[in-house]
Parts: sequence; structure tokens; C-alpha cells
Amino acid sequence: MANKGAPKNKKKQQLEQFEKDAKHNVMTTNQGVKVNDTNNSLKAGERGATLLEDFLLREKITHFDHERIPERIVHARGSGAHGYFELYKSIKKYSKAGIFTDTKRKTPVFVRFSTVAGSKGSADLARDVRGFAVKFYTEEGTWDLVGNNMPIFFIQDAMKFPDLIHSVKPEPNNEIPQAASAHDTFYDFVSRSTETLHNHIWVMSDRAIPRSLRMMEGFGIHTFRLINKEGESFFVKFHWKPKLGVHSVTWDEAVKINGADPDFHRRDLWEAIEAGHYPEWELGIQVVPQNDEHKFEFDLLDPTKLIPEELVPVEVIGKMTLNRNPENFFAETEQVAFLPGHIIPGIDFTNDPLLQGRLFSYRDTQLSRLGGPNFHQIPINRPITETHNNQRDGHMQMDIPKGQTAYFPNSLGDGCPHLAKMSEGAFHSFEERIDAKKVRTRSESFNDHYSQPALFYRSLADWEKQHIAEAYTFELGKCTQQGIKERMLYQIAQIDDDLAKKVAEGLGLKVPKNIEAPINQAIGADADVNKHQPIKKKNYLESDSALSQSRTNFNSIATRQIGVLVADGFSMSDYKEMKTVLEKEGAILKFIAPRGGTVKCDENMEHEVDASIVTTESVLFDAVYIPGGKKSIDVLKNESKYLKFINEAFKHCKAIAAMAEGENLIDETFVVNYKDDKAILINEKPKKFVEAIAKHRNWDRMPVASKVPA
Ligand code: HDE
Repeated sequence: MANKGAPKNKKKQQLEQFEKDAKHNVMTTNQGVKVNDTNNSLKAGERGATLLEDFLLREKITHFDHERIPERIVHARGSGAHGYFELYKSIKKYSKAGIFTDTKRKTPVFVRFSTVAGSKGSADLARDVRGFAVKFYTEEGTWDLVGNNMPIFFIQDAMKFPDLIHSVKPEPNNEIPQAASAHDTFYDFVSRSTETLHNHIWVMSDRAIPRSLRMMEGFGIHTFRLINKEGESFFVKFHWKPKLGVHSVTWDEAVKINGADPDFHRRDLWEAIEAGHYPEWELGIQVVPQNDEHKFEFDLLDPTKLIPEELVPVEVIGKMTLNRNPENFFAETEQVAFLPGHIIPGIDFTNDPLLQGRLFSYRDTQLSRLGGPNFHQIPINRPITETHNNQRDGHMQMDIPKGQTAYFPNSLGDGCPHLAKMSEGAFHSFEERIDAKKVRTRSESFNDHYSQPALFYRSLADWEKQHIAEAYTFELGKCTQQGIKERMLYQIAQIDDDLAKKVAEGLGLKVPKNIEAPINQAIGADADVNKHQPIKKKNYLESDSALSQSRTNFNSIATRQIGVLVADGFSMSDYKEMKTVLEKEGAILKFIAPRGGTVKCDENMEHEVDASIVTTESVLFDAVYIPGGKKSIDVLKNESKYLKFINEAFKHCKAIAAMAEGENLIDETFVVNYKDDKAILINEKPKKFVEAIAKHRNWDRMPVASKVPA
């Protein structure tokens, strides 16, 4: 089946080119010595021992022995892509950064998406936060915006990060569970650290199981500063808004996708880019003038708080497009080093205590991950600007610095490199006035731990709320300690009573009225307990519509995967009519037949099969289409895997369309009420199917769909 711009063609071209190039290349050692046997080691006689002298063997094996570098302690599992950023309009009133003032620029970027808790080889659909790290190679130096797909973080102070991560990682005695938060140590920590509850409820929401990396938002999380030419500072939060909208799968799908295709997100990103469906995000900013710092009910420096868009609207200022896959996963996606400390003139930090700690941690981690202080010389980490300074030597120095001087000031080297003037674009930190005592404490303005999780929950549609209740029930159901579950129930009740009751019912427990204090203290510490207790929930905003996925874009079916269920004898005219309309809208149709190879239509023509029913699963598709054709339907009706395919699509509230005899196949399944279901279309025009797919899911179906035993 010929899909427009299908990945296969490009791949073929690349392979041909590779073969062409390879014809001119002769195998050599790393010293350039030509090699004529890479299969046999050097031996003392045909059946004799291998000789130590064999430098070819030793070079090959030694290199292989050292192929792995330590995986990232967090965000180990990731997928990357190249692209560019374009500015729609200058924001020079806020920032002097070239990328924010020059609308003619196309700034190259490299993006790495990731899960947090799992190892490098873990499955993509773990319930987890997703990393969303962007490296902008700007003309004034590299800027890294190292964010997540949720607008807030779990903790308020960098000091707690190792505790948070140790609690969520596999438990140290048995290294279980992999890439999962549903276990005792995590909830022991969360239930005792109320600042985590906001990010935690986002993790219980559908945001933690995205349909695609291309369909999730990104956030810089911390409040940063923008600095204009006059040296004025504005507080700013950064947002990435996906053009395809924010969409997720259900938990039942996530669990199944992890088995059917653990690389689901990585493959989806790769294939979309190969097919020329370049993912796009708009960059938005929320700007708060310096003088408004204290006008909110929460502290701008507290990374567990978002600024509701109802209070400060997001101004869209530019767009990022990802249009090139890496050539080599290790060299680029694995070796890329993001540092929140990589900033450029026009942007600056705030005193957010989490951000401040990150400014230390990321450089430090690269030293052990990438082996030394020269990691900036690895091609993916090199800035596009020239670099000149007096730093020298170290592990894996790739450059050959010239000259006699490596110090400043000098006269022997003509004073080079000279210091840059402000007028030449030198970086100058914002001169924030500070007059304070040195203290090891936290500001009391950070103590509101319940208002924003409650705001998030209130802002969601009913189906999103139900998913959250199910997620809490699942996660806590996996804990073994009743004390932990009860402490969590108490905390959930501080967010929403009704939610806590639902979860308690699922756990077979009661919501406790009280729990033993203190919660946020190190047990046995002498610090002032009350100072760190969460304060009572406030209600400064009833809801914030930007928080609900029910308000996202539903205007496109581009890149949606449509499973077309066929066997020999399927109706070609039904298929063609649907294909023409769906492909025009950018969807991708895939033939799923009882076997691989080809399948014959009712006009006796052969068509390539994309997947045999035994190699694929319903959860890998966004919608199902069943063309008519009696012979075809008679075969499909008798194959339980097809019935399961349709049942699951129904259970997951997906659009299903059938033509003519296709209805008989639907009759064999658990699909019910389909005459009233807007996303079950029998003998309808393709346009209706397009509309139903664009809605992503028909959540109204949830009450009946949840009863389907698939
Ligand atoms: Fe990270 N984080 N983090 N983090 N983080 C790392 O750096 C750390 C935090 C985020 O694709 C590590 O190079 C500390 C917040 C992303 O390569 C490490 C603290 C946010 C990535 C590290 C935080 C993030 C990382 C591991 C608390 C969202 C992946 C490997 C102070 C704004 C980047 C590495 C990539 C990676 C430390 C908190 C996002 C260990 C100490 C908040 C997207 O340095």
C-alpha cells in the first residue's frame, strides 16, 4: 500500500546511498591500517591458542568492552530529534536575546524527550513525567531549556531530589519495580512530603501516559527572568504547545502497548519525521513584571506552583519544528548534555531553590556520564559560535589550543582572548538586591501544598477525573503497607473529599480523619515543626481551562494511525473512498490481514499487507476501518483476534467505521449502543469518520466501554 511519503522510500534511498559510499571505503583499524580479516583471531596454528600479539583482535574487543557509558541517573530512557526554532514576533521589550528579537533567524535545536524513573531499556508507556529538553544553538551561545511535560515539579528544594528519586526508583533490596511509581517506597515518601502532591496528581492524570511525544506540552517549570537591553527584568514561565493538541492513551492501553511495542513513542517520533510529518510546538511565555512579584497567592519562586493561564495568559511568540532524526542514537541522543546553566544574554535565573540546585547538578553529572570536563566538544554539544578561553587539557581534549599563554591577563599572547564589552553582547547577571541572613530553611510562602492540586482537579472534565481516581486506586493498590495507603488517602482528601472516597472504596479502606503529625519533618529532627506544615487549602480560582485536555486542539487527524481490517475479497471501492479522504487529512492507513505478504481485493488485485493480525495489536492504532466485502468479512468474523481488535478499540473509546457487510463483523463483537455512539459509523461518509478521529476519543462511551471484557 503506497502511503504518501511513507518512511520506506526514504529509508531505501538512505540505504542505497550508504551502500554507494561503503563501496569506496576499505576497512581499517583506528590507526588507519587496512584490515583484510575481521572474522578470525591470530593463532599459534589453526587449532592453537590466540596470540597476545593480535592487535586487531585487541583493538576491536577493547573498544567493544567500553561501548557503554553510565546511563543517566534520571531520564535514562529518551528519544531525540533535530529541528529549528523561528520567532513570530520580537519581544524586545522583555528580552534582548537574539532568538527573541530577530524574526529572520532559524535557530537550530536538538530536543530530547524522556521518561524519568525507568532504565534506558524500559518501555515508553510507563506512567511517568516526560522530560522535554531543548538545546537552542543560538548565535550568542547555547541555551538549554530543560523542562518537563508538566508545569510543576515534585519538590521545592534541590536538597530533596536524591530522596525523591531514591523513593521512586526500583527498591534497593530487590530492584523492583522497573519504571513504575506504584510501590511502597514512593508512596511512603509522597505521603510524608506534602509539597509533592501537586506534581503527583498530574502524574495520576492522563498527562503521564501521552499518546505521542508529539502530542504533549512542555514547560520550563521554574520562573526564569527575561532581561531587556535596558537591563530591566521580567519574570517568565516558558510553555511549549503542540500543534497536534494534547492527547493521551488510557491506562489499559498503556499497559498493553508496553508489551506490544515498548518503543511506541520512540518509533512514533522517528516515523513521523521520516515521513515528513514534522512535529511542531509553539513557544509561549507568561510574563510577570518585576513589580508584580508578590501579587499572587503563591510564590513565583516555588516550582510546585503554576501561574494559572486565567491569571496570566500565555503569549505565543514562536514555533519549533523537528525535521531531522539523529544519524546515530549514541553519538547524539545519548551523548547530548543539557544544562539548565546554559543560558544566554537576555535570559537569567531566579532564586527558585530547585533551579539553583540544578545549576550545580547537571554539569556535575556530565563529568561521570561523559567522562570529563571536555563534554562540550562532543559534536552534539558544541555551540555554533566560536569559543575562546584559557581552559586547557583534561580527559578527551579534542582541540589543539595554540600559543604560549593560557592565562588572563597576559601580554605575551596580546591579551587574547580579550574580555567582551557589554556593547559586544557580553553576559551580565541581573543585579538583584540581596540583604539577608544566611539560613538553612524554606520560605513560609511555599507552604500552600493543597490549593493547586485541588485547582487542577476541579479544572478537569469528568472523564479525566475518573481516570485520576482509577490511577490512584491502581497505584495505592500496589502498595503493601496499610499505613502508607491511609496516609495517602488522608492527603488526597485534603485535595478533594470525593476523590479520596472513591479511591478508598477501591482500596477497601476508609479515609482517615487524622494522621500522626508531623508529616513534612525528618523524624526526630528539632526544627520548628509548624513552620513546615501545609497550610489550609485556599480557593483563589475556581478553575483554569488550560489544565484540561478536553480543551485542547481537536482539529486534525494528521499522523493518526488507522487500522484497516481486511481479508481476501475486501471491497476496493469502500477502501478507496475512505483512503482518499483520510490521507488528504494526513492520516496513515495500514492494512491488517490474516497473514503477511499481500491480500486480494474484490477486483482481484493484490495489495501489500502492512501487518498480519498476529504481529500487531489494536492499542497501536487510533481508529479502525472495516471495508465491506462478504468474503473478507466471513473470514474476519471467524478470527478471534479481529474481534479482540475491535473490542479493544471500542473499550478505548476510539472511532470505528464499517461499510456494508462490515456491520456483520461489528455484530459479532461486544460493541453496543452503536446507533447512539458518535464515533461508531456504519455506512457513513468519510467526513464523519474524520470528525470522530479528530476528537481523539469518544469519552461519553466510557460507562459502557469499561464493561467490555477485552
Ligand atoms: Fe533534572 N536531572 N534534576 N529535572 N532533568 C537530569 O542530568 C536534577 C528537574 C530534567 O534529556 C540529570 O544530564 C536535580 C526539574 C530533564 O538529557 C541530573 C534536580 C526538571 C532531564 C538531573 C532536578 C528536570 C534531566 C540526569 C532537582 C524540569 C533529562 C542526567 C534540583 C524542569 C535531560 C543529566 C536529557 C536530567 C538533576 C529536577 C528535567 C542528574 C538535582 C525540576 C528533562 O543532573
